Amino acid sequence: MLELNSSWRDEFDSYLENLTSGSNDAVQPLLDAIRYSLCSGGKRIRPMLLLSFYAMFKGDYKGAFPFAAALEMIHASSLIHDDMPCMDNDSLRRGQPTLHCAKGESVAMVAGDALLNLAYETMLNASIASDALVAMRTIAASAGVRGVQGGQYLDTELVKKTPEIILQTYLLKTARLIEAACLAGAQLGGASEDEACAAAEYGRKIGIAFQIQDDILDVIGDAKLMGKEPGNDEKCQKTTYVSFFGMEKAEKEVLRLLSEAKEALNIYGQSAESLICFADALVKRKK
Ligand code: GRG
Repeated sequence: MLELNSSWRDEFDSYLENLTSGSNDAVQPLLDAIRYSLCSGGKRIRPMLLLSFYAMFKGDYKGAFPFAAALEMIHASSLIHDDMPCMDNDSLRRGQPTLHCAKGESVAMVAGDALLNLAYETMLNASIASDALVAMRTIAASAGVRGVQGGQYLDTELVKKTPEIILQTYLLKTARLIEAACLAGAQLGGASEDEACAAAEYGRKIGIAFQIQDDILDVIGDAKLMGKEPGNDEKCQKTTYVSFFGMEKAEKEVLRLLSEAKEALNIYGQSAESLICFADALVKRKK
């Protein structure tokens, strides 16, 4: 089961609901569209990682809710746009129609934009203390041109895929946000430079492993468990790690990255045990 500190999840989900609950005015349908995507399940990997790193330092987890929420909003924003006809043109996500299929393309476009904005509003409303600003910078950079947005560009626009470009795409598109979750949690907790570097390394490595595992699931995954049809990469003739290097090398690379990610946590000793179990579960996941 892919769960990290699962007892926090319900409370975090209610927090997200509250941040996007309506005011019954004319923009209510936009908020409904936002909630349709933000509050429709999802594994909550990024927020739970941020809260877990924060909790290792502070004991408490709720103090980091606004930053964890911002990460999930950025993630949800990117998924809404990624599903649209001009990009992956997907009709199912998390077992339900994608937002543009349910509410129309222009609503999906604005809802994605609005979620990105709400992410920064939520963090800035929470705090402008120095630790918070450092964490905000980490999160903002991970979404930008050297992060998710740049990775999406490489993924969708660059026709010639070399091994270097495939890995750079995975680093930017997927691993940066996961790296930012770990690093920002540590920064908010007041980590030393070495502790922060270790958090970032763990996040970056499980992030790349997670994306390669995603490619693997796209070939051998179960539609019912995943809530979407496998075979999408082949249908779109996408060059992935698996199609380039083959399944065997992909599986080996996932294990290599997993082992290095776990090693990076040595600095945290026993207190990182749940993060080690989480990394194992992440690469064995079926959805
Ligand atoms: C608005 C930040 C922003 C970017 C716009 C469309 C786009 C540019 C980027 C798309 C990037 C993208 C879809 C990356 C895929 C990352 C990935 C592996 C998503 C699946 O994550 P899970 O498995 O999803 O954590 P759940 O559903 O569990 O939340």
